[in-house]
Amino acid sequence: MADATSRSADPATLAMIARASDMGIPTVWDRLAAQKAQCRFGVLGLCCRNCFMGPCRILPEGKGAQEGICGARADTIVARNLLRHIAAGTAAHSDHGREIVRTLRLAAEGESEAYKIRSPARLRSLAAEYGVACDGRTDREIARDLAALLLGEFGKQDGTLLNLRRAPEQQQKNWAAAGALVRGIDREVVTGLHMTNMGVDNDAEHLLLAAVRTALADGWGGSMIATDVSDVLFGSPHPLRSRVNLGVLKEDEVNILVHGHEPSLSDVLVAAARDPELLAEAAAKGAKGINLAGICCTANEVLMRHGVPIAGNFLQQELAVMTGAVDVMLVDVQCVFPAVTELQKCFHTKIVSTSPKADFPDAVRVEFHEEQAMETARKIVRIAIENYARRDPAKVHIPKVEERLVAGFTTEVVFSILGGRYRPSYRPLNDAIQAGRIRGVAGVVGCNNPKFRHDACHLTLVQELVRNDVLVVQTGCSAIACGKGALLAPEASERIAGRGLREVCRAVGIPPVLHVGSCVDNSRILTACAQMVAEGGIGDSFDRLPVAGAAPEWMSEKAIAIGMYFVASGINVVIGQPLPVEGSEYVVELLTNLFEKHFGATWTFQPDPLEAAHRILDIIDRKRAALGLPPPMYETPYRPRTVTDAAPAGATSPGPAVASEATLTGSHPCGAAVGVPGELGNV
Ligand code: NFS
Ligand code: SF4
Repeated sequence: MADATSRSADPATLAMIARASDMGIPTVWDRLAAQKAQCRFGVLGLCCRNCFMGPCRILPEGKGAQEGICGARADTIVARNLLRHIAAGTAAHSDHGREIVRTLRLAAEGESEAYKIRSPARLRSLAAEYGVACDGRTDREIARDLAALLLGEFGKQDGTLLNLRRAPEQQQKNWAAAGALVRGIDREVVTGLHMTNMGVDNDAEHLLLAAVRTALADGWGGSMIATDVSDVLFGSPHPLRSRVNLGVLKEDEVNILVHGHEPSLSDVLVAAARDPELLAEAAAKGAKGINLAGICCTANEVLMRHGVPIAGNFLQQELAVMTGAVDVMLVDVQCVFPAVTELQKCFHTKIVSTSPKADFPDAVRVEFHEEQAMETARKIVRIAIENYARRDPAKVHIPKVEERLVAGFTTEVVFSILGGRYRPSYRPLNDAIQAGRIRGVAGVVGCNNPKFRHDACHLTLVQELVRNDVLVVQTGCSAIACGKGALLAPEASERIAGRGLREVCRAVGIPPVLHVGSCVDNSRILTACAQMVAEGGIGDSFDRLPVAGAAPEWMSEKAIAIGMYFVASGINVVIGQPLPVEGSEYVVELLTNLFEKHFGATWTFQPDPLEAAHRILDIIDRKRAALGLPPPMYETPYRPRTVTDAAPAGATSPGPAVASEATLTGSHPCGAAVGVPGELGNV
């Protein structure tokens, strides 16, 4: 096995990797190694399987076929593939959003005891925004109309997405000029799939603008609706303390892990795990309690609203089962390894699959329907209690590693924290940015990817930003990584923040890194930017704000959709491994120079997290200068590079720094083994 420390920066993960190796159980890192060279056509986006005259692949260096059987060339194939990825990512977030709105409708109709309107204030502010009548009406009446209106946004046939109005005027103008105004959410996904069907759209630029429209349907549509309605139904988050990492699992309690993305069932499970009757049943089996914890974004949802601790991020899902202490791992949709069910053969853990959309062979099936939410939750808790009795203490191995964190920040909460209860406002944030005490704001988000040293890119990038007085907002597995690295701890600013940011954090009592939720909650970053623009003084459109986004360890199609809606909204995005577009110089050119022209922002591919941090600082400083703002108030002391900065696992070269410098030859920038063109061509 390769040196395990090159696999993760997290001590709990390293301990469990060593244990897996001792037990002879393969993990995601072993399966990556078993793949050997990964297909270079795929890496470059040059493989087309859109019809069955193919599959076809284009050789990038003029050494053979330059077109598919139908005559499609690299530009078309690369652009089509990107649009398909974005359609899939948008479909995932938006389908999640739709389910939450359907749950709101259920709550409005009073057909489920489990769901109530927990944030009537948010309900009414949303209703007012959309023109739903509130005066003299009950919450349920308002919720019914709001749910109907929002469900209409998914299947909308005429007009454009209502939430686009939340963006500054300049962004709306940019979208209109580029033909990127979103129509119905579902329509953009379907149209994207239609356009990429064999023999439909062949124009790379036209395909990319459709990709933009589809991504915007995610950010300003499906994801934003998911966030807003989750706040109405499950309660608007407020800052709270919790804990993170595998050490939150308990040896003497029933451990239930929620894993996936949708909060509907996990939210009810929080109540079920506190039910005195079920607690008594657990006690009868010798357990001291029922411990609920989470993995991935379902975890972020219940952390934000209930302070439920997080056991780990994406790459820790199988390691959690290998602690031998998880009695039930409940899975719904997205980011769940098929590999987890295999582990049931080695450990007593029961994987319980719940979503009508996601079945797992070998899992215990308890299909979840919102109408019977509490019954389902109680049933699952009982499965865990029964299974606790089957736990083999000899196999229990919980790394004693956990960190404290603060989470629960939202667009609205940041208002009141900064401005005080009586004058909620973004003014203090904008003032601090104008004065240079805060240099700018960066959203650092996204996944883990075993091609990179687990968590290391997130930690290095975020620490460098914070050290340079950049306030960081986070979601998803990136937030979990930084939680584990103690960057979300209440006192983190004293340890890691630059002087200016530290002064602000001290004054208002926040960490320098703010956890704003799950990946659909990236929409909170859009609405926060809209508030910053509305407050004035730091740019009247997104592309002028001193802000940027990053996803250093991304792996999911959802992450591509997120990056694209940020860029198309005028926010520059720096990602780790490149998008699978480098097979077409023209597409790379479009994603950089054309997008800069249309939207005022662009993509940068930079696998080295320290370099990525400096790209972001350059972006922020450029924006500050263009606004006539002074340079940062305090100089950040020089810090030499350390070995911990070398994040890409086994990388020998940092690879191309910017998309426009992308090269079509040589080793893959993230350091993963990449095959040579043609290697798999003779299969
Ligand atoms: Ni986002 Fe959240 Fe994590 Fe990546 Fe998966 S859990 S939706 S996709 S891996 S951050
Ligand atoms: Fe090949 Fe064209 Fe079919 Fe794609 S659409 S598989 S390039 S023939």
